Amino acid sequence: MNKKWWHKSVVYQIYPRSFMDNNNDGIGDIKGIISKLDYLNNLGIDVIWLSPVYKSPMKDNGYDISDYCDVDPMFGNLADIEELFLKANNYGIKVVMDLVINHTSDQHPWFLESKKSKDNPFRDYYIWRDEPSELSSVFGGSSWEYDPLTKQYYFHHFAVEQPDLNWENPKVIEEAISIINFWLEKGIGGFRLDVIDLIGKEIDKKILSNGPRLHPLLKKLNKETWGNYDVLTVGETWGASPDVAELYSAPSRNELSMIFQFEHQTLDWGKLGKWTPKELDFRGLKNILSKWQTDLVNGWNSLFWNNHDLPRIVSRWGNDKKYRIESAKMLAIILHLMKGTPYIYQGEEIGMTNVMYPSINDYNDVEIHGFYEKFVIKEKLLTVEEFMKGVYKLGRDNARTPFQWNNLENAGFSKNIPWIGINNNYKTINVESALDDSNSIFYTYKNLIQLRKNSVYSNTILYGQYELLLKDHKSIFSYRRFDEFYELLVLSNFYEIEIKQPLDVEGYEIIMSNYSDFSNHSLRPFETIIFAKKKL
Ligand code: TEU
Ligand code: CA
Repeated sequence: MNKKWWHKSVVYQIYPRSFMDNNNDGIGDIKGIISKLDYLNNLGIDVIWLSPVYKSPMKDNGYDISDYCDVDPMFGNLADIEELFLKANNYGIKVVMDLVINHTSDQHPWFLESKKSKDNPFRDYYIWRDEPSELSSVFGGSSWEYDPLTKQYYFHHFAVEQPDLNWENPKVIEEAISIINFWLEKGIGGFRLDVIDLIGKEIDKKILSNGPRLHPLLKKLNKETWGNYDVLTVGETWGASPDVAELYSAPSRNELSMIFQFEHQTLDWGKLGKWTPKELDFRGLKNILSKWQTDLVNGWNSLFWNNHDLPRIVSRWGNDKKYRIESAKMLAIILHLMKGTPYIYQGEEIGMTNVMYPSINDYNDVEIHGFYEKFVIKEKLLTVEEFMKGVYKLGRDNARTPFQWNNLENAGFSKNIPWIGINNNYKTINVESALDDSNSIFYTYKNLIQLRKNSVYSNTILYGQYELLLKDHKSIFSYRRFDEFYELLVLSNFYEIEIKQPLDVEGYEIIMSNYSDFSNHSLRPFETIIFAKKKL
């Protein structure tokens, strides 16, 4: 395995809108992030992934970009982002930017030109057809929008305000190359590439993701941009499997460092996806995560429970009431002892939970509103109550409530009314109380990062082999990591019911647990222990 710096990294994802508001307009900003670098340094992370801060009309909160080479005034300006790079680097923290090049905003100058006429020089920057196909948008509704001026339809895989770029057009490829190099020359630490599996689409052949042109395109982008820097690149690829992941991340491929796979993220989606949540298929979870540990031989894995599109994991698959602390620590330990680069989403490290706003009007997310329109208003497949259950359990805004810094007004996020409602539990769940409590979830994350980065077990965690134990057990998640020097054994009760402790742990030392003691005959609710044994 040729070792790379990101093999040892732990990445912290920031959703800038909700992280810290420095100028008290109710919206998070870059200066707010700069003011919290010492907190992130204390946690011990070494990479920040920043969700988009580019100029945007904010129909999809920045994933609809109207100027790739400028910062939206609501977040600050280019000088602020350069200050962030500099100050983060002073802490040894790299900044990775989110790059959304599958589509632009419909307010991007390219699109404003493209829609003017069929023979406009920018017409073929986008995908225009005389007739729509049956393809539907990720956010509900058709993915074709009629333009009466030129009497054609344009393709938008996401919101109508997010027209897809035409990656079959060499000019689009050249534009992307210059945007990527603009940021690389500013000293960026890398990119998270939004829905990158879609840029190989061939609409007329009904090819959307993983098209035949995808990997040649990634090789070209690598060669002409990030491949000339020692940076981290992570692709968002919803449909990937381990062998597909190798195509992206095997070093010999010269494409990306790693990808986000989402196989485990749909295990509790029901007949209408996330809007009809179902019980977690626990054995499915163990098998999928284990498959990604053993089958991705030449590539590199990312490890995550949360991001800005996903609900809070302690509410989703833990217990955010009676056992919030124990279950949040359980989930952290299970993930962070695996092989791959772990990603911590803002607030995960203090056990922030899902939110329940009283009305659909309290929600901001374009995806939530798109499917409310589709399933409740138009197709009447779900009642409001049924739909809200899906929003409460799996909606994206669960991840986007303002970060909870302390128990003061607006949780210390802002001195103004925040752009979206604060979770009422901020009085007890916040950074200040977490830092004051040596038994808090925060210190479990901090210790896990130290275990990975600076312990005798580092090499075993980074590169050791993986074996799932008790594969068919209905509530225990247990696996071991091992190399010639050490064996680490993770033993976890994934549920609330106390169960018999089935493993022989004679000769092992306990190096971390979410309980203060260990009785060898049973595992209490969410009880999770890391055992270690020196082999030589
Ligand atoms: O998300 C890709 C995406 O498809 C997710 O929105 C996901 O499909 C959906 O939430 C599943 O229910 C990326 C960004 O992470 C997301 O925030 C953007 O909305 C989307 O692309 C468009 O840029
Ligand atoms: Ca602000």
